[in-house]
Amino acid sequence: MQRQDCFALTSHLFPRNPCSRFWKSGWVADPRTRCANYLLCDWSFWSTPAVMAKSPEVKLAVFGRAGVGKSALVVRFLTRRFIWEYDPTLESTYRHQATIDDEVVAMEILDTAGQEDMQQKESHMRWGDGFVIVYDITDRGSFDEVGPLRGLLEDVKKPKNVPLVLVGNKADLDHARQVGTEEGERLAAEMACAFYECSACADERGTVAEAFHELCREVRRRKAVQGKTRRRSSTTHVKQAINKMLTKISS
Ligand SMILES: Nc1nc2c(ncn2[C@@H]2O[C@H](COP(=O)(O)OP(=O)(O)O)[C@@H](O)[C@H]2O)c(=O)[nH]1
Ligand SMILES: [Mg+2]
Repeated sequence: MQRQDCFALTSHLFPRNPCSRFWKSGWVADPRTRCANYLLCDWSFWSTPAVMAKSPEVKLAVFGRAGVGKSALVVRFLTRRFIWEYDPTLESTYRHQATIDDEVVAMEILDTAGQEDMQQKESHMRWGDGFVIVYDITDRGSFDEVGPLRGLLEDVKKPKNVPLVLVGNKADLDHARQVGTEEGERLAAEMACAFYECSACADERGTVAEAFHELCREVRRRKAVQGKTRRRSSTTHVKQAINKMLTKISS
């Protein structure tokens, strides 16, 4: 495994994940689902105290109907490999470090199962800083679910207009396409977010990583703006307090 492929599984954050007891590299069979799960741990990254102590800079959550390829996309991004089968009921979190525009970004990625109830969805949304909403270009229903997901995000997150990318997955299955590229582009324009059509299975051009990197950039941009606004408003508060004191003293 190359250094840039490394990531760490942090399923302890979500104890209901049945695989949380497997802390080793490679394929493991989950006895409950008889499904193989690919678990990789980059211990060198995970065991660096400075990194462990610091909470990740960017928290990303991946949403979309079950079966659209969320797990395949996350694993493609983390390992540059495609793995055919995942347990569809699993949700996992991963820690990953990437160099984006010459800066190292520590991120945590939550791969949701897509079968959560409303309460779980809302709690995942509150947790995340940025969101990937995925649909399957061969499944019109999964595209129709994007709007309501975005609506829920807007209800849950404050301030609104959360960092978001829209991903139309399974572009390799063009013969079975049910959602046109221009429909995806139009929806992304309405949601004011970036749009990528890609395939977790055939990603020669690195579009999957591009989507995740763009989301990280957007999260960092928003955090920088929010930080400035917060600093500005705290300076204003101090100025107002001093002015009040001065007025009291002079009167
Ligand atoms: N042809 C094709 N199949 C894919 C692609 N991405 C995922 N799949 C398949 O779609 C199914 C569901 O994928 P999975 O990642 O488990 O979906 P999830 O439930 O959204 O996490 C699996 O059988 C994958 O092998 C893709 O880009 N192209
Ligand atoms: Mg999955």
